Amino acid sequence: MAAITVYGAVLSPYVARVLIACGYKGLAIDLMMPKDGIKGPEFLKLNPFGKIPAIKDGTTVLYEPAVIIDYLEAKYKKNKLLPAAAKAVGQTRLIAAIAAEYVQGVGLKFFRMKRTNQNVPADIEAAKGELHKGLDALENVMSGKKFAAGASPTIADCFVVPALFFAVHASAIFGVTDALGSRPKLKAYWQNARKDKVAGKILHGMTERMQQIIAT
Ligand SMILES: N[C@@H](CCC(=O)N[C@@H](CS)C(=O)NCC(=O)O)C(=O)O
Repeated sequence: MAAITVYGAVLSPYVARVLIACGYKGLAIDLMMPKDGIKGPEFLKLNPFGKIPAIKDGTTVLYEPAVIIDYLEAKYKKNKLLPAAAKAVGQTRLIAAIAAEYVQGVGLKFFRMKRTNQNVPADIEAAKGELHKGLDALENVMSGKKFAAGASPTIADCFVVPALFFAVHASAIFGVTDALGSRPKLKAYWQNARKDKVAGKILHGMTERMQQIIAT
């Protein structure tokens, strides 16, 4: 099987979702940034919005991570990332949605505040409140097992791992020392994720890149 081309870079949490899905499915990938940049004419033919990730798999070109992961799941039957039972599908998708909307969103808010040198105390406090609300909701729906939705990896992990990365590391820049706080399921999950072969490798790449960016 030829490798799937993934356009993007590891620090993007949207790209990381796809990399984690490929990792858990055991798919070979080539990760690269578009040669002429994400707003260059060649890449705009692949994704008219000029955003990463996009993939090329043979003649199939797609963008938007949830769409890409659904496609990979439908095409490559090995190592299923979506359960079969209706209730389990609901829980898996709910975990992914909360991570994407209410945890990653605020994590990225902290990161943008840092990158644009914004230090408005009221905004920082509001973001902290938002972060805790999102993490409380996520804690409630997590399975408490090794992976987000149960004993094996699912689409939920693809969303939760990058979301927690930004929630933990970007909020730390603004003095949040223990973002996961007294949330036992999230704490245990995060420890496991950092040691996990697939998630841990992506988290390592994200950490390295974030440190480089913050240092500049
Ligand atoms: N809705 C898009 C968002 C992707 C996205 O915003 N990617 C960022 C990288 S973290 C990007 O390419 N930003 C460039 C831009 O917005 O011009 C998706 O889920 O793929």
